[in-house]
Amino acid sequence: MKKFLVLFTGIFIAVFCLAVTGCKAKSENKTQSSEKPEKNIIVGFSQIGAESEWRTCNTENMMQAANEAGIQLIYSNAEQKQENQIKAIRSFIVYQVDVIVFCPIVQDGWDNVLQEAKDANIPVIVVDRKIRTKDNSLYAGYIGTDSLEEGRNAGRFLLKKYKNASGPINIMELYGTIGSSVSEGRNQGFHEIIDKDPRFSVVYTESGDFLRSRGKEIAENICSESPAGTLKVNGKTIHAIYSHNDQMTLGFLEILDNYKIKCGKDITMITIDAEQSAIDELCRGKINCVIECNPKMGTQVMEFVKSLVANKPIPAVTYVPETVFTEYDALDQIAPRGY
Ligand code: GYE
Repeated sequence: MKKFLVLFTGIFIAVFCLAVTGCKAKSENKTQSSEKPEKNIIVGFSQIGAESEWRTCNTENMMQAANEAGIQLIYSNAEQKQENQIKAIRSFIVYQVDVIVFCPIVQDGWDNVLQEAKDANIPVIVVDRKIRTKDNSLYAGYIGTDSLEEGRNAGRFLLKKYKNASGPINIMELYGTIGSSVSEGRNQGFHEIIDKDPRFSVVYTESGDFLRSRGKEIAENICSESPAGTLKVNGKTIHAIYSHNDQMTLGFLEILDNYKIKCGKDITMITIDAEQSAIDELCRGKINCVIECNPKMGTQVMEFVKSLVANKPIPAVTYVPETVFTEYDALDQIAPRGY
C-alpha cells in the first residue's frame, strides 16, 4: 500500500510539472511575438535537389522565411528525381501537414499525387517551376519565375548587340532540364523575339540538365571537334551562345578558356540566373548578358501558406521581380548577389 502511494504521488508530481511547464512554454510563445500564428503550422517542402547555387539559395531562403514566420518546415531533397518528389508528397499527406510546397522538376505527371493531396484536404503551392495539369483546382497557386520573359530578354539583348550587323548570326542553345517549364519558357520566349529577324538562327541545341558538369562535357565535345580558336557545330561557326543557366555557362567557359576561345569577344554569351560567379564573369568581359532569375521567394510563399491555413485564397500566378545585367550597364554598381 505504501509502495502504491509513493508511486501514485510520483506520477501526480510528474503530470503536474508537465502541465505547468507546458503552460509556461505556451505563454512564452505568445509573448515572444504576437505576430506568430496561433496554430503551429507545418509545411512539407519538396525541393528538386542541389544542382546549382541558385537552387541552394532557394532552399536556404525558404527555410529562413519559414523560421521567421514561425512555421515548421519539413524539407525533402529529391536529388533530381520526380519519383522522389512524388514519394515526398505522399509522405507529407500521411503526416497530415497543413500545406504542401513543391518545386516540380518537370511539368507533367503530377495529377495523381495532387489528387491524393486534394482528397486529404491539404492545399498545395507550386513554386519556382510550373506544372501542366488537366485540373487547375489540384493546386492553390503558383509562385516563381517568369521564364517566358527571361527568354524574351535574352532575345532582346541579341537584337541590341547585333543592331548593325549583317548576319547570319548562328546561335547555340544550351538547354536546361528537358520537360521542365522553365526551359520550355526560356526557349519559347527567346524564339518569340529572334524568329522575327532572319539574321538569327539557332543552329544547335543540347540539354545540359542545368549542371555545370554537363556544360563542361558539351563544350569539350564541341571544342575538340572544332578548328583551333573557333567553335563549330555541323560545319557552322557559332557566334552566340544562349545558356539556360549559369552553372552550365560556367562549365562551358572553363573549357573555352582551355581551348583559348575568347568568349565575350569572339562569341557572345548570354546566361540566366545571375549567380555571383556569373556576374564576376560579366565584369571580366567573358559573359555579355546575365538575366536574373530570382530565387528569393520564401517570404511570399510563407504569406501564402498562412492565407491557405486561414482558408483564404491565393493568386493563381505570382511572378517574382527580376532584372537584366548587361555589358552596357555600370557594372561596378551591381550589389553583391548573395548566391
Ligand atoms: O535557373 C537553375 C536551376 O528552376 C529557375 O533551376 C530554376 C532553375 C534555375 O537549378 O539554375
